[in-house]
Amino acid sequence: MAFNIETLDKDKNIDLITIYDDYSEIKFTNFGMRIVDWKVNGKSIVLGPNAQDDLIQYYEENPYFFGATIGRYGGRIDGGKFELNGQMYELEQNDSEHNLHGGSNGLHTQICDYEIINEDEAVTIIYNAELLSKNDHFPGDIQIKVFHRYDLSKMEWTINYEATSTEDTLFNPMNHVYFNLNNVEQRIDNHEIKNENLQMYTLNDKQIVENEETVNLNETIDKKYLSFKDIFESGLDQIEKYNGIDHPIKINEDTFTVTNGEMEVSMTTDNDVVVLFTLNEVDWNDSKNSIVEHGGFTLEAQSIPDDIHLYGEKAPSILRKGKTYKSETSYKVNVI
Ligand code: G6D
Repeated sequence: MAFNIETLDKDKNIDLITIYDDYSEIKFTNFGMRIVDWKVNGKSIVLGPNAQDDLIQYYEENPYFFGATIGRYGGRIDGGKFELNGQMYELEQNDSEHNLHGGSNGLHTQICDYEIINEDEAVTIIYNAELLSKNDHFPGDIQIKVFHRYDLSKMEWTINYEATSTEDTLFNPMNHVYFNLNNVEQRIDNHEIKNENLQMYTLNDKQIVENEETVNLNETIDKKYLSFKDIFESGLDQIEKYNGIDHPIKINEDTFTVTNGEMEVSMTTDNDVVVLFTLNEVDWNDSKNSIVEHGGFTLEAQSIPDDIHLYGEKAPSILRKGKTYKSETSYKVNVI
């Protein structure tokens, strides 16, 4: 299959890798193992830099983690500290008192070595990354492989993570891609979530999940399928408080599908939760001011954020020394 590599910064070894055929193309960079763009029939469906933006500077400054690989920990860890095996670990507090997305030295900042495997239907980029305890103050050094595979015949992007740690630690990686199936710069209100049973965890005033109780959004709003507009206008305290959705949803169907009536994106994952975030406040922009409030939604497949405080030693994100972490999430696009 066809791909090409453009060097963005020779000294820093930052590349842009494009995998393409006549109908679709996807772009990745080894800077933060990001998805940069995904075009179907000429139309971009993910948020990323404009052609005139300097890509490296854009990602250094963008506070919304557009398209980045997040690790070691997706979401907030309450108070920026946790206990594991009887020992307390103090992390960087980079989101008021919390640790968010692993801190400011997370995977999104790394420039990774990579290799490419070219098959008949698909191209796979295999990145090598490393997270060191001395940089992020979590226990254990982790060796990580991230696979980005794009199957052109299915228009399906599959992400695999594999990791091992030198000590018991937490590992909860995800990708922070934002989709918008309308033209980028437009709001996502018209997008509908094709799942009938959206079980949303609630957040306390500090934006942390405190218990396992969920609210069934479809029942509460009383609609079989909810559009983002239905959610934004639901009047629910949880939604008003954050000016949109920024919540974990339990994965209880095989796929999670969002459509604007013309196209749909379906996510399949072996994780338990997807965090839906709808760009609820925009206080940074690109050279064209093309980032708008409610102008994109994430599908962050992960273990429930702050699981270490919810479940203690039984938290699904605990990666024990000597064990191999593996997970898989894929996003598939269909034109209707
Ligand atoms: C995540 O849940 C968080 C948001 O609160 C945050 O603002 C965003 O990442 C950048 O989705």
